[in-house]
Amino acid sequence: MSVTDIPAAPVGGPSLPQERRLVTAIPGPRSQQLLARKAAAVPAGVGHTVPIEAAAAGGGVVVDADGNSLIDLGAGIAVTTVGASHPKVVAAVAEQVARFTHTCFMISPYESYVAVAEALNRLTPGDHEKRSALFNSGAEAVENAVKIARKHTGRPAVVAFDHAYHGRTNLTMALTAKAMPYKSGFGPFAGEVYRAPTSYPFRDGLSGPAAAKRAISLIEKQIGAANLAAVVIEPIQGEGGFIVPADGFLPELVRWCRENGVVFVADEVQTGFARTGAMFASELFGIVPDIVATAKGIAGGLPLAGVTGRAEIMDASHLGGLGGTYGGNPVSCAAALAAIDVFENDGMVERAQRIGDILTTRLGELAAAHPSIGDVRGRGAMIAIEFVVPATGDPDAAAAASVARAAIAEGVITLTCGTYGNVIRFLPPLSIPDHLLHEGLDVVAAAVAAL
Ligand code: PLZ
Repeated sequence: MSVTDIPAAPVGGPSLPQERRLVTAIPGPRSQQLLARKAAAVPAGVGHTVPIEAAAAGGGVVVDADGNSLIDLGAGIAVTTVGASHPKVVAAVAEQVARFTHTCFMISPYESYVAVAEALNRLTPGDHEKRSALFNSGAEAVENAVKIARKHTGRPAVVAFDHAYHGRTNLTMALTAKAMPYKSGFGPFAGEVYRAPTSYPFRDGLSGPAAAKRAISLIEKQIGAANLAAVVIEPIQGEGGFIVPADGFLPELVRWCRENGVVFVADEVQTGFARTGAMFASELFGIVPDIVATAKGIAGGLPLAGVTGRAEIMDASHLGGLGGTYGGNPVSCAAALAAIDVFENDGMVERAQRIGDILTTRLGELAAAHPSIGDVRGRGAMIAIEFVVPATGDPDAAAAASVARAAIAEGVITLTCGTYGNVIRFLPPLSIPDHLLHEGLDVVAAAVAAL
């Protein structure tokens, strides 16, 4: 097939056929052309996982410019939770774009920003009085959470954990644990950031309370509670390898923070908005954070982030101290209100639980048959498998990379993650039909069997 024979790009939305369809090798000719232009126009530091030119996406597929339809088990890194072209989001965005694209909320406020703040205040854990401020990205949300906690406490230090990921800005690089590819050569990093050991049951074998004791003891000895503004943690670590802490770890950290006047910040950027089978992962562990940072799934694919916290903490910042040109952009807010309507009223939490049941069952069977899979873990539609060298239990990054590569060649998008690069994570859009999820898992199973 020559490039000129290729039909026009398909439109997204519910009209997109929900099928895996390979009409060329991946990448096809159109995609190869784009990737060549990318290599010449975009710096080498901006990578890509799937070598295609995306042309449409929706339900559970991404369609490329060559006409291939790939099963999407990554949702653009947990962003298109309601789908990449949900009709309610599409309509809300179109309507808002036609009315106005921007005024700057700090210049002329508009209703949708306030409505998103009200929704965040209502939906995040805890029934205390809250305030929310809106930003553009997950990193910006975490960075503002730290600013707010420092202003409230008058203290400088911040604790993050082993395997943490919080972003790529200077402060959030400092909070992020992994050097390659996120930090290496990009320092010096922001000061007063300290790292504590987390709870990683598969590798440390510690109970939740024992892991919490270890972290708290380090914090008390090396930083001192009186110097500590905030503890920042992902309730389930995302990029670090979908690490679910042992029971009791998070509640004990929260208890210690409260006793010592330290602000407990939950980074729910990846776990938030129904992803884990609860509206927020904090609920799964019975914790109520002081501040919750959100982004990704919040706005159906448009850039938006939130910082939601106790009113007295959030209100400590002086007038004009918080903001940004685009924070809470009206188009993103319109999308968020539509997506939040879907999360609340279209059974998204239950859908994530159902997807979690399918993933856990199927991947559990796979792990039972293949000792190269050492652990299956996660919650809801956020499940991962960790590859190991069976004889030693050492991380096997090559196995994860090989399975992910084979799956893509067969038209299934999966993402790897983990400090050791040995984890494949499954983060499908909740709009994926069951038959596509099963077909995607069949392809992954075949790739694991071929290792
Ligand atoms: N906090 C928990 O998962 C973003 C990173 C992709 P931004 N994770 C995807 C990459 O390689 O850049 C993330 C996260 C958690 C913060 C962030 C940062 O969110 O919207 O990418 O800034």
